[in-house]
Amino acid sequence: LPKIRRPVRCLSAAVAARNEGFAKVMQSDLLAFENFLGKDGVQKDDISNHITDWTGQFKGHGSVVLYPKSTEEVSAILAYCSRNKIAVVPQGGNTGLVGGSIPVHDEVVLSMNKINRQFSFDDTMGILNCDAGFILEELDNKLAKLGYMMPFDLGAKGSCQIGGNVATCAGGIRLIRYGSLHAHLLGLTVVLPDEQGSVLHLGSSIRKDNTSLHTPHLFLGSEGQLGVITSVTMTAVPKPRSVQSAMLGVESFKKCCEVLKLAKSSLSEVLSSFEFLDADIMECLKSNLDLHPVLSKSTPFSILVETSGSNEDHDMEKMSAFLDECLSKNLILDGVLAGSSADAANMWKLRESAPLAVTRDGYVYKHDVSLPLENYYELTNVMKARCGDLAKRVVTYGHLGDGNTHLNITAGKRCEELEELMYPFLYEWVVAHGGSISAEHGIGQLKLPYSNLGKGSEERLLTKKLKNIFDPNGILNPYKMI
Ligand code: FAD
Ligand code: 2HG
Ligand code: ZN
Repeated sequence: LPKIRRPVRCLSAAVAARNEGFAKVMQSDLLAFENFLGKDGVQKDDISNHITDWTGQFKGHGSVVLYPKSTEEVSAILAYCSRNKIAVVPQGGNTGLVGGSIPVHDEVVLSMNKINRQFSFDDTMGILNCDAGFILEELDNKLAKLGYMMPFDLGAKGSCQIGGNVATCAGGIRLIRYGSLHAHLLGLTVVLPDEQGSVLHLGSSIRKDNTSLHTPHLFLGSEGQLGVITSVTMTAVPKPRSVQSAMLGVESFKKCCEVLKLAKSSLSEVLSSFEFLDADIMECLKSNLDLHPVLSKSTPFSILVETSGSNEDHDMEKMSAFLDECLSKNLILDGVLAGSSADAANMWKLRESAPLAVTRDGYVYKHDVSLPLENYYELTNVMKARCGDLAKRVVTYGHLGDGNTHLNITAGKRCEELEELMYPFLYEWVVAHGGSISAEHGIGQLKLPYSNLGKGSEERLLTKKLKNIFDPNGILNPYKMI
């Protein structure tokens, strides 16, 4: 196993040493790649977009990006790389937030950008089959014309790909309603990094099939370390005819939880989102992006509630009754119901721009963790006290309805003193309070030094055994989660 250079307390020093068992890419390899893919399938210059992540914090050192156009081409590349011990990083839209799609040393980047032709949809059963390189928003737009939508949504929808979404088991803003991707995945085509570049057709294209282990699900959250996903079969959901959004201002975190409980019981089957923003991220949105709150009063916490249903009168009635009850029970200080799609878009812009707003402070430490609700905001308070003036801001937003907080700690520039205060304290605190150190973004490079936290040794051993079965030469996305 690759060694971590030193027992790291400090985040960005967590670079695994190069595994000298891997070959370096030579001219003869480039010729072989061109032979499989044609000259336009091999990019050697101007690859900075593929070796740097969205936050700019992970800068890799690869020298070549490959663009296969089919499963067969992926198979040819993986067979060649496996036989020649060349390490490979699968890359989708490169929107991941843990450095999983970035080469650490000199791994070849295998971009899925050109595997995006095949699309079919059964509009009675709601079953989608498509190539893995389709961008999430494109799929959503195609499905909208057929009366359906993707069962999940996230701020990166304009760039992330369905293959990357499966590989990260992406969560997002509708999980409270439609469940995780585990509930929707039916089948996958996967290419293994073995010496044959084996192509596996896993699962099926029907809704119910209990004839074997649910093997496609092994690839959910596999972070490109078991195989390359080239096509996905999954369920989509009917596009709601009525969508209502409301922003609520709340005085205390305890009351936010009471509002959640009420939303679940009174909005029940139409509740589709329950998102959280604290006053510090609101202030950050204002000062860094000139985005202003939609509520007239400034409140310590804001909640964005959304309903999705099929009957506008019914849904409006439910939402109004819910807001009335929130007011009569003194749960909220202020509330605005979106009167138009433009109003709703303004509310969502606040929530979806939060990841961008924090980057404008200079440097941002992202913490995507799950916690029981009684400790959800306590973490923010603990970290505020701990980081003191070293942090420029300590802000929190997230998917409160799923117990998933996004605590972001910013600084003008990278600050090792701050890192010493944060790591490993923060992750140990999360585990000690019954949480998970990665709710939805994964482990990648960012959390590699802490990946043992919270998982028992049996589970880690089993994962390693599976990795050896799928990737006997260990060439696929090394120096990351497994
Ligand atoms: P990449 O970033 O390219 O890759 C991610 C991982 O998957 C890497 O390990 C890579 O090797 C692997 N991979 C990619 N494609 C394949 C493939 N075809 N086969 C095998 N492995 C593959 N995430 C959430 O869960 N919820 C959110 O709400 C959310 N919001 C975000 C908002 C913003 C503004 C940004 C920038 C990111 C957000 N993310 C969120 C993180 C990110 O968008 C998701 O992790 C997304 O699913 C990654 O998809 P991608 O195609 O960009 O994958
Ligand atoms: C979100 O929910 C994303 O907006 C990004 O998961 C979280 O910026 C973050 O920390
Ligand atoms: Zn999120």
